[in-house]
Amino acid sequence: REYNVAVVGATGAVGTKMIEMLETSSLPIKHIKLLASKRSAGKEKTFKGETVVIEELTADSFEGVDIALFSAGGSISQKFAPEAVKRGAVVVDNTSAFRMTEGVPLVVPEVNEEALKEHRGIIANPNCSTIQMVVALEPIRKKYGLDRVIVSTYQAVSGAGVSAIEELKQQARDMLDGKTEVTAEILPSAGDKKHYPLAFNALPQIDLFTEDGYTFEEHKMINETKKIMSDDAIKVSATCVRVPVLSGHSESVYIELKEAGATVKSLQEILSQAPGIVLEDDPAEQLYPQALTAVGKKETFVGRIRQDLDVETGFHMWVVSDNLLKGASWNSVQIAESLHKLNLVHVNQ
Ligand code: A2P
Ligand code: 11C
Repeated sequence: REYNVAVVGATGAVGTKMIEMLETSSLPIKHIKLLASKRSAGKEKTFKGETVVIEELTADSFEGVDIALFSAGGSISQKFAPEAVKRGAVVVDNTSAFRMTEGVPLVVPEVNEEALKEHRGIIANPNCSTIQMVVALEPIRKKYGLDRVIVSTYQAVSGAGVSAIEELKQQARDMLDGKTEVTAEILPSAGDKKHYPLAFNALPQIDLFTEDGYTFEEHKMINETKKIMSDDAIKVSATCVRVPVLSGHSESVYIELKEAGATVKSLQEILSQAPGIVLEDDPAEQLYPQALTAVGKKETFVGRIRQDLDVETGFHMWVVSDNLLKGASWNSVQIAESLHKLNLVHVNQ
């Protein structure tokens, strides 16, 4: 069977990478449809050497579509994902619109591919910072159990979309040119009242604040981790920080295991054999994961594994992945490949 595939948000930071990931995917593709806003209709992109004209997204865009990958913002998904399902398409949604909805599988294939069997048309792709963390933690959890996670992130600007990338580049150019005033209109969060420069800075705010003092991004890491691992008892806390990196999210992850007996060596061994992970951990050779070396790769990179000096079951590690690939487009395409492999490209409502 070959599929008609649609990409919604085909001109965006993630959508552009979705097209690239589909080009090299093992998914049998009959036809690709590229959808975006009216502003982009008529522009052209190439897919496997062929020119494809971008079309304006409407509900009827999904007639005849088997698989639709969405990455055009939560409100677009809210409105159009059900329309796509109504027309028989299976939706892989990269926004936060349906992630915590009961009955919607939230999937990272290395961790919970089986959850796809429960889908009723929509499958949610987790937040980028959650995905790379659970890829690194699942193999350890399987062996030793996971009691608690405390994570601090160092997130790249591309997670905030094309216009945020342009804003950071302009700020950097202006500051290096010696300008005293730089423009900040988008970051840290387009929807908030105040905006600050990210160039040569670090901003401890990703998305809006909630009433408890955490941001939505931090709540996403907390809630999504529990849902993906099907364990509400795991204690998770997060501090999410935007840094002036173009692509590649880095995370300092502290874990406490349920069982004693783990060592740095045993964790290194587990991770070196785990799916989707590359171990880069050799302090003597100054080998550790970096955003710049992870960009363009599909894997999650793990290093700096250390035992806590006070807590016997406590370990620290540094986890890096390309937020636009494993964090978004590649995980979505991987889900589509899993759906094909498991014969699940159909809608049972
Ligand atoms: P467009 O380029 O036509 O505005 P990013 O997250 O990088 O900012 O990208 C957002 C993506 O979502 C873009 O592809 C953008 O298309 C798309 N998008 C935004 N608003 C709409 C809309 N109303 N209908 C369809 N696509 C939209
Ligand atoms: C960021 N993690 O890096 C965000 C972007 O819920 O899909 C992804 C937001 C989401 O800014």
